[in-house]
Amino acid sequence: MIKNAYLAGVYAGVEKRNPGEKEFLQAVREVLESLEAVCEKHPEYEANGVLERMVEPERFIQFRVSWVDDAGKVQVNRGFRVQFNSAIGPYKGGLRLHPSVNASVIKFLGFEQVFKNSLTGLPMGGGKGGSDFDPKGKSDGEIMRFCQSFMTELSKHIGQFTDVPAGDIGVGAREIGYMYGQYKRLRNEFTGVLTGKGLKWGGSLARTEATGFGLCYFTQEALQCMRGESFAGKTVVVSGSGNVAIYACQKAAELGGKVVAMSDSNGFVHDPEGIDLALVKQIKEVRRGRISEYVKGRPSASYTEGCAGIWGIPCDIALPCATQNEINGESAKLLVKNGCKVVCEGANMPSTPEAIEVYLANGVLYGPAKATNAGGVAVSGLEMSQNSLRLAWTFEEVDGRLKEIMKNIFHNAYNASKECGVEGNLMVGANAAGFIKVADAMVAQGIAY
Ligand code: NDP
Ligand code: 2IT
Repeated sequence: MIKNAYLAGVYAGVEKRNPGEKEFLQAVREVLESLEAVCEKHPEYEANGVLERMVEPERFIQFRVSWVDDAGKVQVNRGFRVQFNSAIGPYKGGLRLHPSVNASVIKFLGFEQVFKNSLTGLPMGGGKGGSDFDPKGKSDGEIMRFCQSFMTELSKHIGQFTDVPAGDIGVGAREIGYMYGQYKRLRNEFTGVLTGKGLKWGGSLARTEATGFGLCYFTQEALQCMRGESFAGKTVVVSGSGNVAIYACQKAAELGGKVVAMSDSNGFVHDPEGIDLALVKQIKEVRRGRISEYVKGRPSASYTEGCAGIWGIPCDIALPCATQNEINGESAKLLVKNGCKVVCEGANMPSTPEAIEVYLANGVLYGPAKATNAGGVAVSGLEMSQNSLRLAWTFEEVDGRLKEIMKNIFHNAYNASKECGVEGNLMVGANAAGFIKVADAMVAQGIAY
C-alpha cells in the first residue's frame, strides 16, 4: 500500500505506461513504498518531478539479433539494452542471456541497478541488457556467432564513458570474450567498455568471486552488528550453482558456515556433510553440466527434482543466488518454520513481496539484493578504475576494497533505516540510501526545458 499521494500517483502512472510488465512493476512498487519518509522530508523531489523521471528509462533499445546455427539455419533472437539513469555516472549493468528475458525483466533489472550502483559509492549509473537467446545446449561456435551478432548492434550504444555492460545469468568469461573481441574489431579501440574481462586482457582479479564474496561480507557484517553473531557453526542453504552461488558457497564455508544444499533450474542437491565445492566447480565451471551429477561422486548427498524444494531444507541462513521470485510466500513460511533467521539475496529480486512480508513479520534478518549483491558491480567499478589507470591491482587489494565497500553498504542501509523510522529494515534503508544520492544529482543537473 503506497500511502503518500505523490508516490501513489507516480505508481499509477507506471502501471498505466507499462501494462503487464509484472517484474518491473514489482521492483518499482517496492522502491516507492520505501520512500515515503524520504519524500515527506524532501519536498524538492516532488517539486523537481524526480520520481516521475526516475521510473522512466532514459533510453530503451530493442533490436534483432540474427545468427546462423551449426546446421546452417538462420536463427533470430531479440536483444535489449536499457539505459536507465546516468545521473551519477555512465550506465553500468550486466547482460543476461536466458529464454525468459523480455522488456519487463530487463527494465526491473535496470531499475534496481540504479540504486545498487549508487550504494557502492562508485560513480556508476544504471543499465541492463540481454537477450531471449538460450545458451543451454549451444556449441562454442554458436555462442560465439550469437555474441558477435549481438555486439554488432550493441556497440553502437555503449562505450567506456557512456555505458559499460558486464555479465549476468548466462554471460560469463567466455561470452564477455567473444563480445569484447567483436567490439574491438568494429571500433579498433582497446578500452574498458565491458567488465568481467579475462585477466590477461584488462579484467580485474576478484571480479569472478566478487558477487558471492561480497554477499557473505555483507551478511557477516549484518550478523555481527545486528545479532552479535557470525557464520561460524551456521547451516547455510545456497540456491543456484552459477557464478554467484559458487563463490557465496566458498566464502560462507571459509567464514565457518556449513553449506548443505545447492540447486539449478532442474532440482537441488542436499549434502548434510557439507557441499564439496571442488566437485560443484568441476561439474559447473569445467563441464557445464547439471547439479544432479553431484550425487554420483558423493554418497552422502541426495538429489531431488524441482528447484523450489530447496527451501524445505532446515537452515540458519538462506542465500538465494539463482533468479527472481524464486522464494514465494509459502517457501518463506517454510524457511521460518524450520528455523531460518537470515535471508540475504545474491540473486536480483529473488523474494516475492509476500516472502518479504513473511521475513519482516518474523524478525528474519533480511538483506535485500540491491545492497547484498552489489559486490559484483562494485568490483566492475574497480575494474573500470584499473583500466583507466592502466594498472592491475593484486587480488588482496581488490578483495580488501570489496570488503570495505560491503561493510559501508550495510552501515549506510542500516543508518538510513533508522532515519526513516524503521531501524533494522534494510530494504527501506537500502532503497532510501541508494535513492537520495541519485535524486540529489538529478535535482542539481536540472531538467531540459
Ligand atoms: P549464472 O548463469 O552463472 O547462474 C545462474 C544459476 O541460477 C544457475 O544455477 C541456473 O540454473 C539458475 N537459474 C537461472 N534461471 C533460473 C530459473 N528461472 N529458475 C531456477 N534456477 C535458475 O548466473 P549468475 O550466478 O551470474 O546470476 C545469478 C543471479 O545473481 C541472477 O539473479 C543475477 O542477476 C544475480 N547477480 C549476478 C551478478 C554477477 O556478477 N554475475 C551480480 C549481481 C547479481 P540453470 O543452469 O539450470 O539455468
Ligand atoms: O546484477 C548485477 O549487479 C550484475 N549482473 C553485475 C553488473 C556489472 O556491471 O558488473
